[in-house]
Amino acid sequence: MYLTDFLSEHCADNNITSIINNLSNAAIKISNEIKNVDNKNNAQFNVGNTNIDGDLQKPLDIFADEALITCLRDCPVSGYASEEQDGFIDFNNNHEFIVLADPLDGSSNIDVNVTIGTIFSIIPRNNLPLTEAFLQKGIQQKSSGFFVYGPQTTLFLTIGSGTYLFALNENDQKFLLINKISIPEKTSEFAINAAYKRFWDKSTLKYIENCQQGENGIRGKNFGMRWVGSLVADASRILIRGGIFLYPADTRERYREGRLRLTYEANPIAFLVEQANGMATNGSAEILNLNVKKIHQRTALIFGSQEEVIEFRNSLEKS
Ligand code: AHM
Ligand code: MG
Repeated sequence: MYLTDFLSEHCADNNITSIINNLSNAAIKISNEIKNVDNKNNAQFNVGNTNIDGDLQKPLDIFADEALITCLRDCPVSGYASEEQDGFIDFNNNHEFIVLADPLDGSSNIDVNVTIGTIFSIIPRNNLPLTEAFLQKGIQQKSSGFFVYGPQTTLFLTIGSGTYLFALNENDQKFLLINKISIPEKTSEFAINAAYKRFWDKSTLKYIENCQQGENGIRGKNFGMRWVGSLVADASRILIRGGIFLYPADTRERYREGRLRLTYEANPIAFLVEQANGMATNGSAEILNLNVKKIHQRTALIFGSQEEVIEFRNSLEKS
């Protein structure tokens, strides 16, 4: 079944259908541009600007952001915010929805031909001025998803009842439904950037040490570790085969609130994960319930297999 047919069958809101269809067209454009080595967006040439978070913007970051803006102008969308924009774009209309996005997540991986992706979140404006509309909690999302530009181009999508995986059929350039996603409740695989161990809080340290002790330790089983450094790639793996992802807040000056962004990284991933039977927390509260004070707000993010996220939360309470 094609994505378009899936949406006409399962999505009651034509506005959301139109936004997702348009986003998927933009993603196909981005995916093709990434594969095309013979173009000016080639990864090794940096634009030289930094975005709001101080990351160096690459031509593909800008290309992806512009592709999203162009596609959203033709949608029932009144505003757009992204990692690559300081504020938000006002499309000057009264349409019902707003979109937040990380146009090219994991862009530090572009140069090394490792999986990257586009994350999006669709929220009703709820008659709010745009300045307030963008600060709604994640629980308000009506749909979220991310496209993965890896060996295959895929889409993880939720419209509020389950999470579904689609893959791009290169022959006709259309997304095909693969299956409904359910994250296994148990796992023995964790994902964390262990290089920052010296900055972690006591409970993260304890939790990871317990995993590392393997079958002779308190957990009584051996763990494996994976860390791609692209949230979309780590989330893709965890949605399909389970696992736990941890990017805790740490003692580095910039990351005292965590490294990842709440509105266009943590919230959309948390919605997908919860709809797939998993859990997402900042350690003490559900991601989807966190108050949003600014568009580029950072948060600690821990998500994945239910039992493991609960285990992590318990280790926090004990410490
Ligand atoms: P980006 O949006 O600028 O690409 O940054 C977010 C990325 C995530 O994809 C990934 O999980 C994380 O940053 C990796 O951080 P680190 O380099 O600290 O391991
Ligand atoms: Mg990102």
